[in-house]
Amino acid sequence: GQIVHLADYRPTDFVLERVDLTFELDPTNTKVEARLIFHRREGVDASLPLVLDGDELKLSGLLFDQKEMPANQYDATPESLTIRDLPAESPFELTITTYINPEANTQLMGLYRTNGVYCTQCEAEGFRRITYFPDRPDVLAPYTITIIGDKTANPVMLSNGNFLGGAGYDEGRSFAAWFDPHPKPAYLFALVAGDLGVIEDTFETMSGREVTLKIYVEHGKEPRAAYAMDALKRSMKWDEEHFGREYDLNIFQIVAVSDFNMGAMENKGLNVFNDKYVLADPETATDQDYANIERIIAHEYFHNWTGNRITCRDWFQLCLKEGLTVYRDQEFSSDMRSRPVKRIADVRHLKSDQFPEDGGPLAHPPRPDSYREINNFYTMTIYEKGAEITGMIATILGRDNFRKGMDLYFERHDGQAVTVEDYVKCFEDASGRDLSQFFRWYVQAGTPLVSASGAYDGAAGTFTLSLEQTTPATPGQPNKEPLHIPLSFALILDNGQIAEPKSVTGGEVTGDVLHLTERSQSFTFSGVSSRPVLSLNRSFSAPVNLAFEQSPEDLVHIARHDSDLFSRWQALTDLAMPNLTQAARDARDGKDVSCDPAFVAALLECAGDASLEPAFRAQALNLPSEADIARALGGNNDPDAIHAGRKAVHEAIAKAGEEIFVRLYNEMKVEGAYSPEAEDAGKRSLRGVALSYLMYAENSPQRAAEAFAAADNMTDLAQSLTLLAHRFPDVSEATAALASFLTRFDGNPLVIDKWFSIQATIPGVDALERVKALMENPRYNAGNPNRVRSLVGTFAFGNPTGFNRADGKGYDFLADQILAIDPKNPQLAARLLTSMRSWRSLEPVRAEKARLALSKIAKASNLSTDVGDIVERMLKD
Ligand code: B3K
Ligand code: ZN
Repeated sequence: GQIVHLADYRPTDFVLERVDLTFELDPTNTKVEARLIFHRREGVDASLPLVLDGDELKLSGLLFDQKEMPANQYDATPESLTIRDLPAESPFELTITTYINPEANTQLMGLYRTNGVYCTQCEAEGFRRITYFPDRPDVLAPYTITIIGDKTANPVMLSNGNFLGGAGYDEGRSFAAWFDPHPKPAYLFALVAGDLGVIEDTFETMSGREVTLKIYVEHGKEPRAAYAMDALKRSMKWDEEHFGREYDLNIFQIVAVSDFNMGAMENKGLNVFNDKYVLADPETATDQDYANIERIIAHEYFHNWTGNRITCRDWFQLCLKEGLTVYRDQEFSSDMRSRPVKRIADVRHLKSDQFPEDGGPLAHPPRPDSYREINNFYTMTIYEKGAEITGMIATILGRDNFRKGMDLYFERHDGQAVTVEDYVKCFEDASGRDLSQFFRWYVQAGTPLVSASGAYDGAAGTFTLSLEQTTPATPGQPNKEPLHIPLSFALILDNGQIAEPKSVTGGEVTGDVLHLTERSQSFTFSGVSSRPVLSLNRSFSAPVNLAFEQSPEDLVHIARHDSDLFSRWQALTDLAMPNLTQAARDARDGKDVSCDPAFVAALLECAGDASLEPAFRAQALNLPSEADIARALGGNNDPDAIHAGRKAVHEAIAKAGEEIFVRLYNEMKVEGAYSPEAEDAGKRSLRGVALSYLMYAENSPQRAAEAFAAADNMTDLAQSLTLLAHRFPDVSEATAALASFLTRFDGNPLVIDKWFSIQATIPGVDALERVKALMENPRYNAGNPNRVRSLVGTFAFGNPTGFNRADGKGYDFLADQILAIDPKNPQLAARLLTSMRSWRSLEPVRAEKARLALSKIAKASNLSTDVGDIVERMLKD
């Protein structure tokens, strides 16, 4: 693969006017006839040829205006079709015929087969595996699709847009035709055909149009799509109410398939989903599964406007649609559930997954300026940091101006393929605010560090806050410019009240947001009657690391009094972290681990505070993860010591709080029929955490075994099974529970994925042998991405002690897996490999073993561009 540069962007030489595709389906030899109408763009040199993209294609027919194209006028290779001597001005029609083999398509890009169903995935560059095409997001056209297929095998034949009609075609075959009037890029094309079950509903839009809603699943799974349908209708309503966005076709369809490289795909009017994010019932899905379904259904639906109606000019602009759409789905979930709890979960996710990316060899700006393999840029930075950037725009502009900016964006750019600059300009024009410094967030990689110190002058009644910002160097970006960082803050007084200073000097403050724009800047607040406690970066208003030395007393004060629940959680985390890092050091040095009683008391106070919602208390009691602690330690990390230290801290809290945990365990029991709603889910999560602490206090599998036996929903069942297996892997209670779980759910792949994951994450040096044994299990299937991720993926990403065992065998195993998977499914292989992105922060012995494993991958022959690109960047110094 060549490196593609943003600076090289230029529009196509030819304009595509319309697309007409006919598919004659066959599992191994599908005929694709593409009729494309083009004209040369005004001003383009008449001698320039038309160059179309292909990927593993073979041309079997080419007509020009219905007549055979002379062979000397074109060149076809598997990767491109070049056509010369085309008209200077008038439109012309090309008819391109290719034959493709869906059954042999293991990459799951282009047209492939999953459980006997035809299915497509075209983003980013999969369409070129179907036919020769100008496969780039700035080529938009309306599509007409005709699907011809065996009648019995394909009672369902779907594509984008509105249904035109269908009937018998010839002996044993039928056809279906679809028309999508909204011009779209090829990456949004979709085709699905096969024998599927369906559930149906309707939605009445804000202007009174009735939209048909259909969700297709494998036969027998229809009842498990009900929650997804409900989430879809709520999403449609929410987008009307919050962004004024109405759906624009007379049908919206979702298809759930079992083989899919990612979560879901927003193809126009025909979303394709991983089963995992559609199917749920109380017996087989956890509260987290339900929340994920709600979120992803919303995300893909919201793309209809942010991504589809307005799309990206080129793939460098990916965060234009992804960051914005994640922001929108986060807002949706916040409105459906608890906003502060959602914010805590999102920030935990950002810090545990995006911050390490941004601080390691794979760091890249939200709007990169070059790439070798675009599939490797569907990253946490594009999605989650991208969402944070839109969130900061909302914070800087305020609610009303943010909405005005979004309205302007939809009005100005509907039907276009645009850039991040176009997007930001809408907010500038709508609000009158200059966002040129703010724009650096898009082009500068790395997590900024904001250092803060406060000084109170009692005599003058002033509080001075000194701030400094730096952004560490990242690959290709040694020097960083200062950013515009919006920091929400509160000065909390002794009595818990929030001070309202008379005035402020030193920089701009709007409402409770101060705008840090210089490298260093001091803000002085006057009229502050007593020494305040500063709560900074409330609600995580900016995605930065904060260095602010606060005493445990001050943190406790914030944890008790801040009106922002996120900050209360953050204060408890800040109290916990030094205990956890010290515990890791002590464990490494063979010393006894001790814990600050003030921290334990504050945590238990929160745990027992019935005025706080259970989900919040559960978040507080869920201590920072081993990966979080590793990040706080900053380098030379020993995963075994981190694990041992964290365990000791848990034991100390469990002993001190045993009574509270017993009480919570009893009180939080949810009675009555299961509901996935946030309130009950919150109780279950707090009860689950209480159980986890009780197991530390009691050091016995007993209680979890009882919980497992009594569980009447998958949340409780999976939680108790995980605790049993992780804490007491070898006792009979654990092995019996794993066995009964397997027997009970053997027919349900999504639950069997959980069975694999739970075992793949059992900590300790034995994990690798366990994982290898599980790969021999007949239920393991190296061709199914969900199954591979559930075993190999969760082992590498989610088992720090097992994967990082000191002899390096975990890394060798992953390297072998990558090399085995890569020839079949490079995207999956490359994604698994990113689990090693923080290898340089390991202690030297492990780091060296990791380097050797990575070098082995790098040296292998015939690596895909996907894996080659990742491994090369990871090894670069
Ligand atoms: N846009 C797709 C992701 C496509 C990934 C291609 N490798 C799903 C989403 O973000 O909604
Ligand atoms: Zn998306």
